[in-house]
Amino acid sequence: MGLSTSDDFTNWLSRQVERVESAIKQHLPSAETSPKQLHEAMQYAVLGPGKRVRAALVYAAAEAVAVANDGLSSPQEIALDHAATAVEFIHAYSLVHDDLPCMDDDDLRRGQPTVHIQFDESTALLAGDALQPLAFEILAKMPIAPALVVQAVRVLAHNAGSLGMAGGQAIDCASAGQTLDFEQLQTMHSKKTGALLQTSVQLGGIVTAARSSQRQSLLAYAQAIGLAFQVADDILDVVGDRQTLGKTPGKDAANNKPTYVSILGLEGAHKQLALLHQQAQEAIVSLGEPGRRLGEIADYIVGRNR
Ligand code: GRG
Repeated sequence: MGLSTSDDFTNWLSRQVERVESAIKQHLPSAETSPKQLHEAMQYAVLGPGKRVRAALVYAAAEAVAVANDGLSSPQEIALDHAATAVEFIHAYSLVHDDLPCMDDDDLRRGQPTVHIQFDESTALLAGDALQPLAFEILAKMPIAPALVVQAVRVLAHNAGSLGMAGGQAIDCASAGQTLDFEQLQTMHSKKTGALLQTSVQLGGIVTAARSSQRQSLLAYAQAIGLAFQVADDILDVVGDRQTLGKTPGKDAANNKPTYVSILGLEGAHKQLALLHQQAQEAIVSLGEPGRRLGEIADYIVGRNR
């Protein structure tokens, strides 16, 4: 969608993708562990070619705080791998369940057959079910101060639950064929898509014991990019193609779902995206140079084509 990112950022992002995928492999039971089909499905769900935006946000938020606070200790580096893995597990579970016939009923995700197509519905349901507690187990094992571990668990639990992502999904399921106004759409997406992106940024701040002023900047940034991510998604659902997206475009219109494009029009959605992008960049000015990667992730989210 126009905004290009530098080679330096592309290389940085590739390193974060490699880093979290290596951590993910360490934390997932092998496909040889019984029950084999369940573990195979969990591997398939999580290790498909995702963009790893949530993991990158964990690392970038930590960098924004830690560079200013004398760098990261090795226990903090390990804890960040746990946090990045946990958010990718919750994200993967949400995609597996969202693709089920009782929800969005989709057959393509990350350019591959969805988990219930590749395996079967009960395996897909269970793979999602099993990824959720594993995410919390990994967070609970972060080698940092217990009070920070508790904060991290609480933030992820709250934002993945009925007042966050699952609640947003419930509003989304109920919205097919309904008219939502702009405020209702924002509320739905700040929960469904925004809550987990926000959590990713918050976890980076929690692991690095960010000061209150730093946490406020991170939160304002996260709220803006959480919504920007969804506006970009709604635009891509209209202008994107199946091969580049790796999922089925046009689903929102087909399911008669209200979106930023259906409410604001394509041009209005682009303007909304630019506004959120600006809000995200303004929110991190106070973090200075260490917040650079967060700024670049905002550019990436706004400019993405998949
Ligand atoms: C089932 C409780 C439950 C929640 C599902 C996140 C979600 C809620 C559904 C996904 C539907 C969807 C396509 C939402 C739009 C934004 C979004 C989360 C897109 C997918 O995230 P990406 O683009 O995916 O980061 P990758 O594959 O790159 O990880």
